[in-house]
Amino acid sequence: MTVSNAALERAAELRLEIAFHNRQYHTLDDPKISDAAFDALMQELLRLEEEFPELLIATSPTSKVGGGLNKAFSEVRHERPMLSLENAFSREDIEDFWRRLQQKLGDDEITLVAEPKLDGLAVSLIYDDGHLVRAATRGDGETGEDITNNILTIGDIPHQLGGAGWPAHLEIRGEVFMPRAGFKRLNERALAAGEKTFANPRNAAAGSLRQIDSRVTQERPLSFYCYGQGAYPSEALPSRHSQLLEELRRWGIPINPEILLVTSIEGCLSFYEDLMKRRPDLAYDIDGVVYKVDLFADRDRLGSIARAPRWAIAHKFPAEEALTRLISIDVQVGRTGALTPVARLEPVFVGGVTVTNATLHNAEEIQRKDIRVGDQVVVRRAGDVIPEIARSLPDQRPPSSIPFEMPSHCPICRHFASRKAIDIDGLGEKLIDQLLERHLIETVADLYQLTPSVLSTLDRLGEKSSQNLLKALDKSRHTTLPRFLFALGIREVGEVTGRLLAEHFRNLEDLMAADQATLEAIPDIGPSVARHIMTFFQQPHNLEVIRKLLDNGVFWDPLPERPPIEELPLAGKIFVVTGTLEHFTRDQASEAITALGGKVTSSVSKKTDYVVTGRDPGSKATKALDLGIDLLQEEDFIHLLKG
Ligand code: 9MJ
Repeated sequence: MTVSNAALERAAELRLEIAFHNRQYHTLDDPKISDAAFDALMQELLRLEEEFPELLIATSPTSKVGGGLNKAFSEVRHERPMLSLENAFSREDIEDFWRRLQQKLGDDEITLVAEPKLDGLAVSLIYDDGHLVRAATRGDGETGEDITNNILTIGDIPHQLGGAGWPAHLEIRGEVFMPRAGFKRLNERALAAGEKTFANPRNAAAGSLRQIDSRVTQERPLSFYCYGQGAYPSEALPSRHSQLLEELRRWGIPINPEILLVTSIEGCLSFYEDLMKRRPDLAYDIDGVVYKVDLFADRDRLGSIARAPRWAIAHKFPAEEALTRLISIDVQVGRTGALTPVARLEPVFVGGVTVTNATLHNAEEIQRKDIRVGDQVVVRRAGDVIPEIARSLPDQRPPSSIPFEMPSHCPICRHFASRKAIDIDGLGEKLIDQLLERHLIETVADLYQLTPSVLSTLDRLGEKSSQNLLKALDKSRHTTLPRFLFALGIREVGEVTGRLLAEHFRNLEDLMAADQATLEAIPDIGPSVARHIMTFFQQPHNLEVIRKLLDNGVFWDPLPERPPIEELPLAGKIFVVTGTLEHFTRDQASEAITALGGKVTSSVSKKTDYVVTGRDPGSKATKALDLGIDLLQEEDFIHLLKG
């Protein structure tokens, strides 16, 4: 039986339709029909091919499964060289490009085709009598590699052109790429199988096309957009690039729907800006846009220089990835007490801005990506998305580097309960872990809302212990300001600094309101501590916890009002302390003097009022005697202090 025209047409229709749904399903992750409906199309084509074996072509979707082994990638000489593009990075570069076009083309209106610049691999596809007969990589532009078998597995690419009117021999060119969704799935699968993951969709696409076994390529979610022609009979070529793309689209070749015509510099730039904004939302990676002269006759007048045509230019986006060093990993506590690791980086220019911090998402992510402090890392900033660490370069890390360990819970709880802090007797680490794991508390403030019934749900906590704990909690409500400040867990604020801050500010509100300069003006508070204090009181989470602690009844006795310094008993008196005292260290003696309004200096002069002398006093005592200054023995000194 000879094949009827109707059967021929129907088979061609089915192949196009199947290719379309293959692409929707495998590549775009957006199936338009049910599996059953897809099977029905496939079955119909199989039946037709069975009935009319003449219809059966090697490139039919029915024979696609397991495309066979590529021997090696033999060399293919391109019929016409595959040119690359000149790059532009700024508005000025685009203005220059227009100026050059106008110089060559005169004052006629210039129309450009603006296209997204896909970040994939350029390929050449040759169709003879409508059949895809050969596919090649760009290679060096003159010679590429034959990747026909691998290209045949890509659902987007028609093996047979649809419609009518195509020339007997034609070459189209375009970009093979891996859409982001497919890339993500591929990497997730690789990860689950303990295999190596790909760094980005471009590498994944390149790796997929380089497979010797095209059955591997077939499993890879590759896509294709055509952006032009190679060898093409001139009589068949429409007068414009835009018309050619339309025609190719009608024949079933995928053309990017984002392509637009522009007629001015402003038109180019707004296309660029718009795509840059939408870049993070696109289904695939792009690294810029391409502007091309639409009219082929104009292209001929413009010609090429070296390996790039004068009629096109690539306007590149700022790089989304850059290399820098990870200085440290800080753990931030969110409003709800959730912990987020944040990367502190050596400043690096990426995505059009200078980046110094990047999110590390969570502990699992750090572990999965094996990111360590000190590593060289790739920072990624796509559009306005928060910068992140894409990956580290472990090869370059020092041998001493150690994996990062994330605290499992806000570490403040344990510290808060400890003896020198708020001092909650009987609240140990194990108990705190249980409370946190069961979400019975999220912050230290929640401790004060625990009830006997909640505590009765805990393992290994008897009724008596539970009662004792509640008593201890209640007792801990009455604290002191120095203890409270220490308990908050502010970085670099230990017991001593807690006391110092309490003494200085006398109340919490004034400390919370203090700025960097005020804090730094306090003796013994350096810039680093001052910054930690400021930062602590700026974080909403911390303010919330403090508010809740006070709401839950935590309090302290106000520090006694301090009389004005002039009214203190030792006001205006200048002391020197020398020798070893029995009941005081030198610091304690100084503190006692200052607390009563006196001043302590290190050398004896005419202005000195008292020289406090302990054992082995040395030259200061002698000098005091010379100057006729009173020497105070330790007993007299104590007497003086007691007033
Ligand atoms: C990409 N990569 O998307 C061209 N390209 O045109 C587009 N590349 C190109 N056009 C001539 N859209 C040489 C390369």
